Amino acid sequence: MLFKKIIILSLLMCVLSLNAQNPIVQTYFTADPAPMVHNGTVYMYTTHDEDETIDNFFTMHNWRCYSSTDMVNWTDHGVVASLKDFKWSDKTNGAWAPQAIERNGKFYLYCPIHGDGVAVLVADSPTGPFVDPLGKRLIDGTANIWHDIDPTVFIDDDGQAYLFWGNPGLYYVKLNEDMISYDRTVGSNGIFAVEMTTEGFGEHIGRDGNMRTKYTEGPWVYKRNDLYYLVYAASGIPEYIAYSTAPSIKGPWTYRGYIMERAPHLAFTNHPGIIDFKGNSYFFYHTHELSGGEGFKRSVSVEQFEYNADGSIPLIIPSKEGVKKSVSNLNPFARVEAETIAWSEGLKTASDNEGGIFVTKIHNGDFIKVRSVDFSNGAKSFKATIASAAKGGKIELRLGAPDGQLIGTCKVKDTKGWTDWRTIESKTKAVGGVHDLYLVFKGGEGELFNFDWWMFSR
Ligand code: FUB
Repeated sequence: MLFKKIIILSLLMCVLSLNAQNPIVQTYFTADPAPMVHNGTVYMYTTHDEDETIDNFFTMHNWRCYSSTDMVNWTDHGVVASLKDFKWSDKTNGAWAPQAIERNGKFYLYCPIHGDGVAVLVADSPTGPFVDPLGKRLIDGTANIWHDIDPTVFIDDDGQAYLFWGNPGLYYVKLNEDMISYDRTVGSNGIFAVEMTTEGFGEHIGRDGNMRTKYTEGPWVYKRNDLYYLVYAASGIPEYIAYSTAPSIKGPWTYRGYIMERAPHLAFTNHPGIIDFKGNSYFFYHTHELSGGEGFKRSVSVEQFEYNADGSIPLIIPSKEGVKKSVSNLNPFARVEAETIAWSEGLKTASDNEGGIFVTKIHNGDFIKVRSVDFSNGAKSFKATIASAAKGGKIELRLGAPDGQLIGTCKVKDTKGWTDWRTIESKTKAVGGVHDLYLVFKGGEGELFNFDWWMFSR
């Protein structure tokens, strides 16, 4: 009886891990997701919790970017900005929650530097390179610079852009059209403080026993069907996610309730990001699941949801399954970056001298899962670009599971250098239809090879 129970439990664990989509990045610890939709692609900017935490606190030096066209496979664009981009700041830690937006073909990344305020970077492409156009912080003259975190940016239908931010207060400025300055003739030298009423932001009894509002940090501002939404981390530590709505960006805000409550795998912080993409709505947040409960090592997750008919947001359950259905299939007959991943185990990504991203730290048994791969019309061979200064190994191509049907094996040899790339090719079984593809790495001891891209041929 016990034996039977153990088998059922192991099968269940196996099915759960096969279906796990959250957290959506497994190669690094990522937090504070800021998704941006641009030209049919979702670009997700994240903070980056280092693998080694210093002084048992947030250890965050740079910002990363990932993109997806199907909401299940995410391509890693590596570190797109870092504290080093701000020459005027001497902070070596504190690359906190950013947000990006496009205007007139330029991409603006609003970056809070913990203790040095809110700054901005600009680029010609969503993945950079980003440069500092100001040589100083963007927002100045605030009451307490340590409170100037978590910027969220929004352009209204009339073209007026707003930047909100703050913990524990909530502030905003009216950005000028250049997106790197603001109207200083309004508010208090340009800055407006949002009135924090319990009608607007709910009631919360703090640890000191005093009544305050639920608003804590991490604002995310947007507009939908003429209603303005302000979603935020709420109720102190540990954080819930709540939201308020208003008929105008200036308020008055009305508290509308929680979007995400507590769950055992949620970190003591949480941080929202919301987008509509290809007809669906998605809620981004972070958990401490991947690190096994370490609140300074968080990971971004995503859930699909539907607004209620009256525009209200339902309570969203933080699941392991995440996004169930891809919005489109992946074409394996065009170059696919190896760092396009639905789920991976044991791997890291790195960038070469030209900034190209590749998959590294590949050991025996590690794997990449790529979801919804459309083999229609049949595949006959597989190409991969790899490099190795060790003995190499092999890539097994399997369908549906890490030990699923083997459709091909690609042998990887020593190329005499970890970035001395070579493209290799091997035959595959004729396969058709749409499958989850597993690239399973096999070999001896130690690191096997690096992996840049792959594709199938018919
Ligand atoms: O990631 C550092 C800080 O923790 C963010 O700025 C907050 O929103 C919280 O997630």
